[in-house]
Amino acid sequence: RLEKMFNTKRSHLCIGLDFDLDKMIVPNVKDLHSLESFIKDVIDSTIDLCAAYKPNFAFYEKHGPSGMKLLENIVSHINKRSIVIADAKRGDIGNTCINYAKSIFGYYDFDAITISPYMGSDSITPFIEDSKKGVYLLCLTSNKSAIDFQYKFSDNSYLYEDVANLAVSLNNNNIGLVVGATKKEEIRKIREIAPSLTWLVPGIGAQGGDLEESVTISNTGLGSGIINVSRGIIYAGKQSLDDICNAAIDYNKQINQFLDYNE
Ligand code: NUP
Repeated sequence: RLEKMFNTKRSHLCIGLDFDLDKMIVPNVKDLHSLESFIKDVIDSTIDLCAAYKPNFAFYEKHGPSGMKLLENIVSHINKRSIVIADAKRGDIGNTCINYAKSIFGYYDFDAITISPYMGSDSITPFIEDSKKGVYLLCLTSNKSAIDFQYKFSDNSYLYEDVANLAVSLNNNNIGLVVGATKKEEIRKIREIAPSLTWLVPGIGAQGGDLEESVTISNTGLGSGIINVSRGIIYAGKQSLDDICNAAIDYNKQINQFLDYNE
């Protein structure tokens, strides 16, 4: 489905739906109710411009049950017109993850989820049993402190390389990796270890990641990459629908200039 989205929409863009009520500058968005109609309008105006949307759970969970209802309504509003990735970074013992999977894939009907692989393979398998649902394992994250654990070196490899190897060994055409756009030096190595996995690449825009390297390396050979931009799109200009749409069009163009199907 992701590949189909890439091809039909000619887009490898993922729009991060990380709306923060406190940062909204459009005058008519003041509460969750008005935020919901605004987000739905954003989705309807950008649906042909992006292969995926990625709401991060933090921005919804902080409002309690009404925030989670908003999240649910967003997923159903997208209604399979784009891939929807739950940026929820789950990971726990198998029995617990079975229930996380039931929640995120079953109840909310997300297409994919981000997973923290820290607890190992039995914490991942409950999420990959349904081959129609996807997971992105945090491999090398975009933040500075990624260095605290992900660069630990043992048995001749870095921890982020071990994650990439584990993903390859478990893959049933539904495992991808989260690889930060800010980690320019390392991303080639990850592509060598996992030549055909799809990547979710955050860190473009507000975090200053390298777009050209991210797009070209993630889309090398059989691999593919989906480039996430959250604040760089949803807070563009004066936050009018036009400003948001134009930012999405612009990112899409910037991404496509490094891809084969560039006009
Ligand atoms: O390594 C990661 N970096 C990252 O920024 C893994 C992530 N899941 N994210 C998320 O991507 C982050 O939590 C936020 O939801 C989005 C990036 O947002 P922005 O910097 O484009 O606004």
